[in-house]
Amino acid sequence: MRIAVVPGSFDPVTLGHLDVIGRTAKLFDRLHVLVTHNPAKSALLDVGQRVQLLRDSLAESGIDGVEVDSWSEGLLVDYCRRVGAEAIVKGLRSATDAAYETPMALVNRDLAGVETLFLVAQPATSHVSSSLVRQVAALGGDVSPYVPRAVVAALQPEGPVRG
Ligand code: COD
Repeated sequence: MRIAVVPGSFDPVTLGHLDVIGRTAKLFDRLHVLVTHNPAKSALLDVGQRVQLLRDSLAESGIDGVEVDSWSEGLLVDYCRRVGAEAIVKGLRSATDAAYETPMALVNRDLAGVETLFLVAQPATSHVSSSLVRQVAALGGDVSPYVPRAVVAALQPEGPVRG
């Protein structure tokens, strides 16, 4: 059985993330989407909220059979070992993403023999990032072109996140 992990901060999940998750789900027998804390970024949503929004967004998008999990106990490859995953799958939006991701891919292979596969982002969503969404939402802008409906609702002023 081929098992993959799509990791991310998902703060919040965007349509770009969902595109990568949906395409990966078609390639593997089992897929774990993993919410982790990136210490380089200050978070808007807590991990539990991010997990719930991912589950709601996957249901909304009709992407089935994906396990959503969170991890704060160590290396990403420790989680991969725990679930028997042989591949990490990430989206590539730009040369900047490639420069950032390449050393991590090599270290993850050194540490545990886990390969990293990159899916090239769709042009329609390749400019979308969680940080852009957080910024637009904080300034009262419309984030609906960038995120699933569940996230739009959560980020509204009266929603559970910003209320
Ligand atoms: N289209 C396609 N892909 C996208 C889009 C989009 N619009 N937006 C984001 N992505 C991709 C990103 O390129 C990334 O691959 C993934 O989705 C997740 O993005 P984010 O922003 O949610 O998450 P990040 O960038 O904060 O990454 C968090 C990780 C946990 C994935 C990262 O920090 C990581 O791999 N950490 C490894 C920790 C570890 O074990 N380190 C030691 C060895 S390297």
